[in-house]
Amino acid sequence: MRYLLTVLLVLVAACGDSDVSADTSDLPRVSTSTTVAPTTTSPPPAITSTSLSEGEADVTADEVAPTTTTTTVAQRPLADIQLAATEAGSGFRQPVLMLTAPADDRWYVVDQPGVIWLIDNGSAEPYLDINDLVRFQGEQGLLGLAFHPDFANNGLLYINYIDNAGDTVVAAISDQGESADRDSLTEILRVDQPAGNHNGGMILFGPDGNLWVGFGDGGGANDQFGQGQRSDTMLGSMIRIRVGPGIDGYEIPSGNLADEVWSIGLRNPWRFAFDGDNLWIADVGQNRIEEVDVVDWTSGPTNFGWPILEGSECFSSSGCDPAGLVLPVYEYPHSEGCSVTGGVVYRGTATPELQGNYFFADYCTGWLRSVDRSGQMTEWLPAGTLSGAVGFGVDAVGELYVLTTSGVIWSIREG
Ligand SMILES: [Ca+2]
Ligand SMILES: [Ca+2]
Repeated sequence: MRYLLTVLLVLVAACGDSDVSADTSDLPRVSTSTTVAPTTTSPPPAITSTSLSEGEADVTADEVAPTTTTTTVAQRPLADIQLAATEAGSGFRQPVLMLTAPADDRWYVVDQPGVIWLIDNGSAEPYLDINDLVRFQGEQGLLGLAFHPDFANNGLLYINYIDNAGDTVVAAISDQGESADRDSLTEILRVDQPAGNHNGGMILFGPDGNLWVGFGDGGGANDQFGQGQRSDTMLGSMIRIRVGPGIDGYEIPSGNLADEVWSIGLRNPWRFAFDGDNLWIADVGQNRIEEVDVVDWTSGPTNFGWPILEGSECFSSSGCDPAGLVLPVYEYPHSEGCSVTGGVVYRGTATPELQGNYFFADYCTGWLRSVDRSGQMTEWLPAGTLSGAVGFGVDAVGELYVLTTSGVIWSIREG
C-alpha cells in the first residue's frame, strides 16, 4: 500500500496538482556522484613500449607491422585489486536490472513489482508503471527490459513480465522521452507458465541484432513438466527472434535449433549476457550445484544439459551420457550458495584489469565473484556483503552495479 500511495502521489504531483505534495522521502534516492564517470583515470603504474628484440632488429621497416609498436599497460594481478560496494541508490522495492539506453547516460531501473524508474540528475521518476498488469509474487513480476539497437530512431523498448494470468509476456512499447507510452504496449510473445517459478526473465538484443529471451523449465522441481530437453517448446530454452522495425510481431531468424528456440537444456537462466562472440548464462541449479556457462554463440545452437546434468554432474540417473552437452565454465556447490545471480562481463575503464571477466553473485550468501573465459574464478566480496543480490547493472561507461532485495543499488568500484 505504501508503495502504491507513493506512486499515486508521484503521478498526481507530476500532473501539477499542487494540493498534494509527494512524500519524496519515500522515493528511491540515487547518489548523483556515482553516475558521473571519472574524467581521468589514475595513471597506470607502468607503461611499457614493446620493442623489437635484438634478433629481430634487422627487419626492414616495411616488415614491421604497426602492432609491434603499440604500447601495452602493465596490468596488476587481480589479487592486487580490491573492490568495494558503496550505496549508489536506495528506496527501490525490488530492483532487478539497471541499464542505460543507447546514447543516453541516464539509468533505467527495473523494479520487479512493475515499475521502470528513470534516474536523472539524482532523482527517480516512474518511466513506466504497469503494476496493474504484472503479478508480483516470488519469482514473478516485471523481470526484463531491453532497448532496441535502433532505439534512437524507432524509440522501441521491450519488456518481459509475468502477467496476472501467470504467463510470460514479451511486449514492445514506444518511448516518449521522459516516459514510455503505456498505451502503445503491444504483446509480441506470450508463453504459458505452468508454475510460478523458473520464469527466466532476461531479454537482450544480441550482437546479431536479434532479441534473445531466456526461459526456465516451467518451474516446480526436477523438470517436472519435461521441458528441459524439448526443442518444440520455448520453456527450458534460449530463444531468438527478429523484432521490428514496427512495434508488431517478429520473424524467426535462420540458424535456430527449431522455430524460436535457439538452444535447449536450461533450468532457469535468470540472467545472461553477451560479450562479443561469447554468450554467458548463469543457470540456477536445483539442490546441489549452481553454474555459469559460456559458449561462442556464432557456432550455433547448443544443449546446456538440464535435466540430464545439474552443473557437470548427472542429475536424475547415475552414469548419464554428457556427450554433446555444454559443461559449465564454472560451478559451485550449495555449501557456497543457493542461487546464482548472473551479471555481466566487465568492459569499463576504471579498472582495466577486470575487462573480460564475467561477474556474478549468489542470492543467498551475497558474495561477488568473477570468472574468465578459461574458468579462473576470483572472489571479490565475501559472503554477507551483497545479501539478496538479485540483479546487476551497468552504467553508460561500463561500470558495474549490484541490486539487492533491500532495494539498494550498490556501486562496485576499487576501494
Ligand atoms: Ca514458471
Ligand atoms: Ca547446464
